[in-house]
Amino acid sequence: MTLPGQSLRWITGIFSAAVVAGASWLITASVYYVGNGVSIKVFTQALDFFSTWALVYAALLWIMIGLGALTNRITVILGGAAASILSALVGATVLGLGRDVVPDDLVAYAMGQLAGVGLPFVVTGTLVSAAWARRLQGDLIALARWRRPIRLAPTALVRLPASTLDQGLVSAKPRTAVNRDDADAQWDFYCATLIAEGYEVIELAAAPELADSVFVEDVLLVLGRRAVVTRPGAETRRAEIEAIDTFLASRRELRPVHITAPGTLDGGDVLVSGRTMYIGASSRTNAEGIRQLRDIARGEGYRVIAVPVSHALHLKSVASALPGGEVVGDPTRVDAAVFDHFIAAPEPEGASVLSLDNGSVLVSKAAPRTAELIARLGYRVIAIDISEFEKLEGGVTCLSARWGTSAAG
Ligand code: CIR
Repeated sequence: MTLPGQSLRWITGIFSAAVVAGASWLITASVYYVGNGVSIKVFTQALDFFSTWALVYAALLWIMIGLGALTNRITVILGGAAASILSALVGATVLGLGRDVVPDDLVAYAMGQLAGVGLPFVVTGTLVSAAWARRLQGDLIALARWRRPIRLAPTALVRLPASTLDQGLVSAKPRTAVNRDDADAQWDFYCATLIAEGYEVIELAAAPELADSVFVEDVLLVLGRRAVVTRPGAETRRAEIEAIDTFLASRRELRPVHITAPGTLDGGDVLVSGRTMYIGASSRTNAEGIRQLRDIARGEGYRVIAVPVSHALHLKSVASALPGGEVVGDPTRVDAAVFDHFIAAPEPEGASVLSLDNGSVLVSKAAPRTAELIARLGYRVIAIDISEFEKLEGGVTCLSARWGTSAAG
């Protein structure tokens, strides 16, 4: 029996939360032990003192994991900090009640405890959550599915632009001339940015006869260790698959699976936000392609939602995910109500952003107001010029297929 992703998250989350909170509890008590003359008595007193805090911390972490809130580095740090502060306040309030602190003074008492003896607990809780919560949770989910835990470094597969790039397909906008030199320079900068952000970038050789082959994302989608080789909706793009198959044959860590006829699917139609996968029903991705990917994705623990796309090439031309799970998009070209947390992008090019493993967000230089909006949400934004690829309806996501993570999750 395969449990749906959500139930599995709640069940494994009990253990992850217990380990993170338990370790934070022990480390905090050890800090007091070392800081107070290495006295066992102090250690046991500290264990006793922080036990309520640790219990509340475990419960809050469990809820956050269960709700799917701790999915990347940023949310795991912020979530850990928020949960440890809240548990310190609750723990100190319980303690205050036990010590007959009058109700009017309870808030001040709890704040005092938090800023004083509670500080090591909060710092430890945040650090342990940041270091372990996501990795542990990812490993437990993999083990619960009888799979090896994922230990793949962040990797991006790219393909050198074809010499025929300017003949790439254009469907939903007027064609304008592509400057090959600018395209090459922009592509180099894109790859350099991924490397600087911690990705291993693997280059496939250029294919002069395949004008759109630089848009690797459309032919390969990796979920955990599952490498989904798509069957692009445009017939002229199907020959791009061959190089992907050859590449995958050399990568034992990835398990290939193919979308087969009559199904068609472009990776540009697949938007993953946390454990939810939105699949665009577009001119490139048909119902059979969605059905096949839905089966694969469910097996990997994703909830799948199909989204009609009629005013753009791909779903990700009009909506894309931020690291915290929000979806930024163009409400004039996609139904915002489909998404749990939708943020309207002020520019059309801002609807297509790329969230990196480290929590940074790549945004097209053509969307400065969207970049500002995302930065105001607290994300580190990297603006990147991809104007030559945008002329061919490509965005920041489509120039690479990505997998792996610096922490499993
Ligand atoms: C095409 O029409 O297939 C290419 N000219 C553009 C593909 C862009 N892909 C993407 O955004 N995922």
